[in-house]
Amino acid sequence: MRLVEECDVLVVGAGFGGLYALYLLRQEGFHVKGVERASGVGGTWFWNRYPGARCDVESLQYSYSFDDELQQEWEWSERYAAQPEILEYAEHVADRFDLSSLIAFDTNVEAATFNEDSGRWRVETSQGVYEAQFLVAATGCLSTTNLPKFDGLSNFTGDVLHTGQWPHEPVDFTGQRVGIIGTGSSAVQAIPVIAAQAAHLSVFQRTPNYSVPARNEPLDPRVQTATKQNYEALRQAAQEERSGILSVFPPNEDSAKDADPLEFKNRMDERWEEGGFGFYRAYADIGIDPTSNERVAEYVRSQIVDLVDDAATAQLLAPTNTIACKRPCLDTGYYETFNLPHVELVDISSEGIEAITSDGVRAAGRDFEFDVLILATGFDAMTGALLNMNITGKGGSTLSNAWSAGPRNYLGLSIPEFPNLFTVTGPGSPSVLTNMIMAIEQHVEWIRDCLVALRQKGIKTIEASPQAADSWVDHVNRIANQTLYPTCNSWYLGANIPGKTRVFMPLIGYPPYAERCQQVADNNYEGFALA
Ligand code: NA7
Repeated sequence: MRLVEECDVLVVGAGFGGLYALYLLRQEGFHVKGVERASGVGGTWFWNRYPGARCDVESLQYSYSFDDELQQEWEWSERYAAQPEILEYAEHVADRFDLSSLIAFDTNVEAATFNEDSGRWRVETSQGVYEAQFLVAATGCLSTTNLPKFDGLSNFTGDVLHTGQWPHEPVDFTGQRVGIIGTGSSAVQAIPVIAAQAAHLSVFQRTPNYSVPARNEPLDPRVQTATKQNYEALRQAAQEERSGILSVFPPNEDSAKDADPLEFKNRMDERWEEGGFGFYRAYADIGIDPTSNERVAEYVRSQIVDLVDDAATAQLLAPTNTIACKRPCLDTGYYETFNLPHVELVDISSEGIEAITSDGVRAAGRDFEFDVLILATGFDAMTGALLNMNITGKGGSTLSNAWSAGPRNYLGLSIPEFPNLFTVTGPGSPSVLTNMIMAIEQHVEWIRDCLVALRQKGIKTIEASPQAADSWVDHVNRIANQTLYPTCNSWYLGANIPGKTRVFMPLIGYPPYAERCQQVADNNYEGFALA
């Protein structure tokens, strides 16, 4: 395989993490290169082009903070930006800071191996070999699609589309019979938009999900101006929130189970009307106390019953599991869509999808005929993209072996036996439980500071110690076990992928995490071996 380039740092991925890493590391004078399997920048926003795809974090927050001119000049059009606008923003950032010239597109990493003699990574890609002292995996948390092994899928003669690998050209569903498998966030966003076009839409639901209205709307120019005038303070305030996300409702210490019925209803109604994740901040114990959780869950179930005309459909749509245990959904007219005469909900909770046939789907004892079948079946979250890179560390140890019992690393950044490899928003960091762009900025800045410190001290390799990783994994689990998160089968636990070890992967709570990362750096990278 031909050697394409030798560099100081190779960054894998050109989503928001990769772009920022390229920007910062080049600024520090490192010879840095990027490789990206897509033909353009944007990461998850490059691939997830399904109708209705939108960020659930408000656009004024889901944006970079590192450059004030950028954040002042960019104008968002809606409360929550849709995928085309976020992709345009990523492209704008790449152009503005001349980052694309550093990136080899259409370049997939096939294997990455640490050479102990040279202390460098050899990275085999679909376009040739890169060698680098440091490898930064900015490969995203939700970037490897989950394609369940449906019996007979290849027999289907119509189009099969996955929400996470959507075609670049708009898909016209006019007059089409459409089936969609899955009712997670992607489906909840896509279903109302597809239903508005399709002749008939069948939704195959294995597990119902709680969804709260997003209340998306054109962004009020006064809100945009006021935010920009106060951006620094608002970004700082967000960093002090457990989720890194600000809401119009400040956090409180109230308990839902103790709330007076009228006070409870008024508070929940107010949040339901406002829309967005602020709903889940109504009471401090929703995520930890089963009684409080159930009270809030019951509130959402009662909303579903009010919104859906057919009582049997409403009952099927109403989840019974812990609320906010799986990633909560935000929607625009999701439940109301099931009132349309050409939309049907198919309960596959007991038997699943029996088979895909040449004409459609066999499930719930029926044969359905479709022109298009959509798989909204999610991702091999948090570890999928890292494991797909076939990474081999010291002594021939592979990442898939090292993580066979779940991801084991230190600070979500570094893995024992894999020196000079950094993971941006890796498992064990707050990542998906926060505003991802904020989490990315914190990680990339930490990595930049680390590489600068190593260079100053003439240190060639950095590696997390096994003890530090073990106690970090314990820490992540201990915090998760104080909450209700482990009580359902979420992708946070890897439970959506058959055979994947059940371990809670993200770390709950951003501010103490960021503080801990800073402490580690200040204490001369304690927990790492430096050589
Ligand atoms: P999710 O949230 O993982 O949802 C996937 C959906 O697909 C969910 O309803 C699953 O049901 C369903 N699914 C998965 N496999 C199957 C099979 N084999 N048969 C039937 N149904 C299946 O993915 P999304 O893309 O919606 O969202 C991912 C994240 O992207 C989201 O959380 C945001 O952070 C952005 P299940 O619940 O497992 O029974």
